[in-house]
Order: sequence, then C-alpha cells, then structure tokens
Amino acid sequence: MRIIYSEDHKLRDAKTELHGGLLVTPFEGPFRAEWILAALQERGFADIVAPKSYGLETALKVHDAGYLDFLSKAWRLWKASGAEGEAIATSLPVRRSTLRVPNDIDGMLGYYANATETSITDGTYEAALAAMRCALEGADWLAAGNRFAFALCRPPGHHAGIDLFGGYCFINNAAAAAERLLEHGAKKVAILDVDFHHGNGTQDITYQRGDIFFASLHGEPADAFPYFWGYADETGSGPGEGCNANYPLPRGTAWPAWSAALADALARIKASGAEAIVLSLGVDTFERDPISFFKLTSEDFGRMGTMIAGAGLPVLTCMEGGYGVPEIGLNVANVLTGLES
Ligand code: OKP
Ligand code: ZN
Repeated sequence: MRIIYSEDHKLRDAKTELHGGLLVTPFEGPFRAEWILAALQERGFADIVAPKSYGLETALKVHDAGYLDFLSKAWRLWKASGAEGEAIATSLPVRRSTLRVPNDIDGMLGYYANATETSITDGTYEAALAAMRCALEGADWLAAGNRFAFALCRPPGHHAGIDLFGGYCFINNAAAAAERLLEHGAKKVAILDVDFHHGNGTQDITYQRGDIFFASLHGEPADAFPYFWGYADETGSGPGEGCNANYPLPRGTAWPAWSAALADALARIKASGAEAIVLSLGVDTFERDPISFFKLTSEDFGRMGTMIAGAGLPVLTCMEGGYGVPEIGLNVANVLTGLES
C-alpha cells in the first residue's frame, strides 16, 4: 500500500487547547504522525511518498471561499490585533443570533468555529493544506487503478464543515479526496467514518449531495463530542436524502456491537453503488484512548481492516483521530495490514 506523508504537518504545533477550563497541551500534536509513521515503517510499509503541491481547486468544491480565505489569514489578523496567546474563538453565533461575518478577527473566529477547544496558530493553515494534499495524492493513486492508499493526514479533517473549523480540524481531507475521485470520473463514492467522534464536518459537506454516501460510527451525541450532530435520524436532504447513515453507539461499545454496525454500514455502502471508499480512520475507538469511550482492542483494528476490504472496493484511508497512547501506531498498522490481507 502506498503511504502519503508530508513533513509539513509539523507546522501545526499548537501549545494550547481549552480543556477542562484550562489551556493544556493539545491532545492533537505532531507526535501522533511521528508515532504512526514509525509503526508503519516497523511493519514493513516502505512505499512512502510526499504529496504534490495541489492548489485549492478541489478544496473550493467542498469549502466556502470566504472560509478558506479566513483560514489563510486568521493568524496574521490575530497577531495584528495585539493578542498574546493562540487564536481561540470565544463568541459564537447561536440560537436567534444573526449570521453576518464580522470584520474583527475575534468575531470572525467565532463565526467560523463549531467548537472552541481548537486554537489557530502560525503554520496551522500550511499544515492543513499539507494534510489535504496527502489525501488528494491518495485519491490520484486510486484513480490510477490502485486498490489501496493511506494518507497520513495531520491535522485531521472530519470535523471541518463547509465553513467551519473545530475539533482539531480545519480542511476536510476526506471530503476533498472524495471530490477528487469524482473529478477523476467516479459517479458515486462513499466516505466511511470510523473515528470515535461523529464526522459532523463531512456530514455538513455531503448532506445535500447524492454523489457521496456518508456513513459514520461514533459515540452517541448525547454523550460525546460533537454533541449536536450524529443522530440516526439525520439521513440527508434534497438530492442527498437517504445518502447519510449515522450509527450512534453507547459508552463501552466493544467489537461485537461495533462490528455489527460496521457490517450494516458496509452493506449500505455497497447498495449505494459507491465505486470507492474513503475511510476516515480514527483509532480513538481504542480501549485506552484518553478522550473516548469505546473498547476496541489492537486485534480488533486488524479485523476492521479485513472487514472493510471485504466490501471489494478500492479504499483510500485518511488519518483522523487517535490520541495519547503509543498503541495508535500499532492500531493504524493493524488496520492497513487487515485491509491488504
Ligand atoms: C477530534 B477527532 C476534550 C474534548 C474533546 C474535541 C475532540 C475532537 C476530536 N476536552 N473535544 O474526531 O478525533
Ligand atoms: Zn475522534
């Protein structure tokens, strides 16, 4: 399997995340990609390439132009405003508020945020672009006739919506990859999101579209971030009606119930006529993940890969979450080995 990795992920090295009322070292840091890359090399994956310098053409089909412009200049405006720390949104539009884009950077941050734990820093936009490029390179690899690729995207992307950042995400790598596969001539593609957290950004982008089937397995929203998306009755709208499948699962979910949901999601994907799967892979479903509540074991990640490959479709895996424990590398390697088995 081809691995696509960019050193530029290191350009995002935020120092602060708003967590538990404190500004702590972010759960999502450069160590994650380094640990995962090391584990893949140890497993024998040797075809590791850097992505080409793709522009914004594909991103502009899944994100709002004003939003991408905001991401490109947010840090500069924040510094120019005299702020001392990292850029964190504090005032967000909510029920009964207006939805006009403020001129002031503090207001602009809130307008474009869907959560406030995530700071924007010097280099965040550049790292997010690099992650997107890994995903696009992976899509091109599949379009060239290959069955598997792994885009080691960092920062992750599945919480990034049409014009929203948050949940450690800025540009939706998986959605950009799906769009790229459509550019290459696919009529329908699926995004399968197995990260512990609901892929609310991906759902936002695909909700009204009939050409991307989106399925997500995640902690039930009443108990887990992102809280306001991910219920089973969110099924898509307009041309996308019936193209969105959410599998909210309770605290403590382990392989038997989790894999039953995966089997259903894969059957729905096959029935949708999708020609390829973009896999949003979070390994934060692991039993010892620090911020999640599922109970998958390292062996289960191998089974997951095997099951997904059983759908018989090309699979582009894009890295999403998975935190804190050294096993994140092992668990990713197990998924990729399972896919190829
Ligand atoms: C990103 B991905 C910690 C709460 C967590 C954000 C979680 C983002 C997860 N105080 N809030 O889906 O793994
Ligand atoms: Zn997650």
